[in-house]
Amino acid sequence: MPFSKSNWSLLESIDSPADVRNLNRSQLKELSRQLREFLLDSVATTGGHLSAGLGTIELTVALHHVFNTPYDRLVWDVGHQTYPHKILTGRREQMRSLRQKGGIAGFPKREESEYDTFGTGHSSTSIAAALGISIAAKQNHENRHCIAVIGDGAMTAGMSFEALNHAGDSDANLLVILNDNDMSISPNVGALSNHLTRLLSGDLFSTLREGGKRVLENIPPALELAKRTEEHVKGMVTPGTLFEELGFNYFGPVDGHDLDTLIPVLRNINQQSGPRLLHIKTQKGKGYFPAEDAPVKYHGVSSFDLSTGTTTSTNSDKPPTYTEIFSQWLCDMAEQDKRLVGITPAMREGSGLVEFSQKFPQRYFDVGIAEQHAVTLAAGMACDGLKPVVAIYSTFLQRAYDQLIHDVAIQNLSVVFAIDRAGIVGADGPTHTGAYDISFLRCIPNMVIMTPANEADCRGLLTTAFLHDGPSAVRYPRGTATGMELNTELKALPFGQAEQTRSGRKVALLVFGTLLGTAMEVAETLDATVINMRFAKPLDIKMIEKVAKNHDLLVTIEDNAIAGGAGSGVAEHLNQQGSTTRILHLGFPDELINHGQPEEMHSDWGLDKNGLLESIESRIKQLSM
Ligand SMILES: Cc1ncc(C[n+]2csc(CCOP(=O)(O)OP(=O)(O)O)c2C)c(N)n1
Repeated sequence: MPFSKSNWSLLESIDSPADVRNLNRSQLKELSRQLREFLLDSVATTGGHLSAGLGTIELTVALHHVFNTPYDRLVWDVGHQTYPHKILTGRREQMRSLRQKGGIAGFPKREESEYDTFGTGHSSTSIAAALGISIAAKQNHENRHCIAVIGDGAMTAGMSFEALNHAGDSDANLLVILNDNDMSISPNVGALSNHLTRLLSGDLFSTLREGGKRVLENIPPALELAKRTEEHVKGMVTPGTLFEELGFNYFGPVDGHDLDTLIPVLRNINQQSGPRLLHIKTQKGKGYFPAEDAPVKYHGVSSFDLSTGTTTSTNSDKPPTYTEIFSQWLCDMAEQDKRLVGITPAMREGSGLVEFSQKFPQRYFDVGIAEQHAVTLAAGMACDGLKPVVAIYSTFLQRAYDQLIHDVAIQNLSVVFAIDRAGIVGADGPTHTGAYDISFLRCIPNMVIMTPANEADCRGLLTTAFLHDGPSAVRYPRGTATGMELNTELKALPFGQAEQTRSGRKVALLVFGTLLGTAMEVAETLDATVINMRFAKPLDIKMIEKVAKNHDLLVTIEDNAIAGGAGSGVAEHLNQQGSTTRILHLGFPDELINHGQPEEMHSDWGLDKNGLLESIESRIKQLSM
């Protein structure tokens, strides 16, 4: 479909959902058309999440038309599909600033709008949150509707089932809308996904209709009327689904792009109370051919040319990303060691497992959005001779914290955690920042934490981790590596050892991770010693004690929270030894890291060359060194 901008006058007349409620059906259809075009035009300029929002245009219009938002509470799961919601809830003009520093966020944020009922970014929280909100409403004698909108991908997580299990056994006035498009980021996986597909398959659909007719043939007219009425309310005859068994009144499946169906069904359901689930069928990327054709590619995009669908930024002559370095290492190590298995909680593309999944399909496990399960599954595999590598973003590992401790570390099992997106992630903001992993891993006994400074380190330390007997984590950031020549061997780096990369006087910079390059530049100005620490745990104590003796000031540098981070480990050790060497900790302060461009964020947080230099020089001055 060639894209041509047309007029958006109807959309431009919508300042809030109250305006949407005043429109008739044909105006709502026109609004949907304009909203889709505006969304496309906007994301093509700013970049961001695209396919999911294109799939929820009609749903968003219908929800704001039928329900009395914000009094009625709308909770979006993940929140990456909320751009149409943002556009209709008074943020149309701000879409140009989406995900940029100072601009609006790419996810719902309570402080941004009263229509953003619950902040998200991580998946599968919507049912629990909406249930909580509906319980609060009841206690406060408020007669509001509470609606959770959740994708079939997000529905695969344990949290969703926990909430369904609770809600289904309550009288909560809760509507769950299951937005089923067969896709997570990549095609959805698992038994639930198969169940939904079967439910929607042509065969089952027609069997149900036929079965329904046959039942109706033999029943008395009154009952038939009752049946038909129920059928009408429910949209169609439904099988005794999983959700009915869980205590929900199930409606659907209905076409989530057809306002003529969606609006009456929502109105009908709206009249009822108790836990209800409406199953809608949508298409990810709907209405934009390139995205319909390649919804994975258009899940999240940088700015692109609307007429061709091609992204405007070219990657061709850039160094490889750390994700690519990991991806290559994984395939190389899998070639060499048949025990290696790779696990991802629904992040095949983002975590660099595409090639591995193609080359080693029997050893590849996409477990759905189920981080807790991914970690315990790995623990089980490690019990009986496999060597699992869990590829996971720093931020999503947070969800599997008990599993890390209880299932992996306490049993000292050999699981490798390949932690991507450590440190600043940029446009996704605080829900996705990888600022805490060193802190939350460091206090767990048996856990080894490695912080490669460049791609050679990354490859070497992944091998060290793989050969280590016990749990280990290698953390690396989003984005490109240094572009250095890489050895294709699988050679481990010495366990627990740091490396001195520069000798200087008075000041020693102890660097954990990829800020090493910047630290080396700073060291030139200061004539400082630089240590590539490589291990946040165990620390290279010998090296730390040596530099503490020979220098007046130690500076620890990491792209992690200062609280509990690797630098804290250095201070803890030296304090225990009675050392009086002064230490300055540089990293993230106790604040949320909001969205923006990674480079400007490093500078904002004082982790670029000037920032590091400024902090160190002011400490030197303070100490009159
Ligand atoms: C806990 C968690 N794990 C992983 C992700 C990454 N993630 C973002 S969207 C998404 C897929 C969601 O699929 P679905 O819920 O079906 O929504 P759709 O994009 O298909 O509309 C994933 C895996 C996340 N946001 N949160």
